[in-house]
Amino acid sequence: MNPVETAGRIIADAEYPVILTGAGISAESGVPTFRGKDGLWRKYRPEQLATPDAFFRDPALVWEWYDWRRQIISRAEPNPGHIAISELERIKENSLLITQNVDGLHRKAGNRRIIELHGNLWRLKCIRDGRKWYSYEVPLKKIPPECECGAIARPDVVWFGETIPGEILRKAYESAEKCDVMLVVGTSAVVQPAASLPVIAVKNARIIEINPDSTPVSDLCEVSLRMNAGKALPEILRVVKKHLDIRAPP
Ligand code: BV8
Repeated sequence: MNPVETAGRIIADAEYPVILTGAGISAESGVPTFRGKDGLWRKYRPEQLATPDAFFRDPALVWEWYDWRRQIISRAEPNPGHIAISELERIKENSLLITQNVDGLHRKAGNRRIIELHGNLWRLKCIRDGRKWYSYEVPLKKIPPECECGAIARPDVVWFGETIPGEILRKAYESAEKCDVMLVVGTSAVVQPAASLPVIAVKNARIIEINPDSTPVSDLCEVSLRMNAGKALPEILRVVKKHLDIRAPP
């Protein structure tokens, strides 16, 4: 049986499938990945900018990077990979999506059961009073943007060296322990603690990976699809529907 057919049948028969995504799921929407060739901005690497030290040293520089990303993402549309994952949420009612991405494209594609492990770059947080609000202003009129209290705001994302909010991380660990299938899509699996989720899941779950390249978790996978997510996921979804005898709406 071909690996897409195998993956589709495993997902169709799953009771608690979890989907873990990384920057690769948004690559075909034109959003630069972190470690790909386009992962550079000016002369910086993300790990140099996505840190509290970088922000408090030069908030305007870090905000220029986020404003640049927000402008790219504001023009990006969910691709067939995002769409297939949102359809899967409707077909598999116990499924859950855990994403490392901060671009909001899964929600834009229709997913609602989402754990945003690393936050969301459309949400701002006041560095003084912690107030949070969504701003879709692109480009930002004022850099750095300010809270009503007059203090500057930061992107409400988890930077390197910051801990993921406890309740979010607990839910992610719990889902990884409970799932019987984990579909790992478009992540280089180097960032912790997200990269530990497939290692936790493999104790009870069957792991499927969709990534043109191999990763540190590839050895855990029962099925590895060396494909782009935008091609693999719609094909897998077709197998799931066929296997569950779900007909297209009349
Ligand atoms: C923490 C938000 C406690 C900001 C991000 C243990 C060991 C080693 C290091 C650590 C460790 N514990 C903690 C660390 C340090 C650090 C870390 O993991 N560093 C790495 C670099 C080694 N982790 C942390 O700091 C975390 N905090 O653990 O707190 C603590 C604190 C201090 C000290 C110790 C412990 C917080 C990490 C969160 C960082 N924030 N994002 C923002 O986005 O602006 S992470 C950032 O990387 C993004 O969220 C991104 O999603 C994520 C992971 O990258 P990927 O998504 O995998 O993207 P990448 O470009 O790497 O790969 C893309 C993949 O897609 C590739 O494989 C490619 O082949 C594939 N692909 C490409 N095209 C396609 C495709 N796949 C399918 N289809 C395609 N078309």
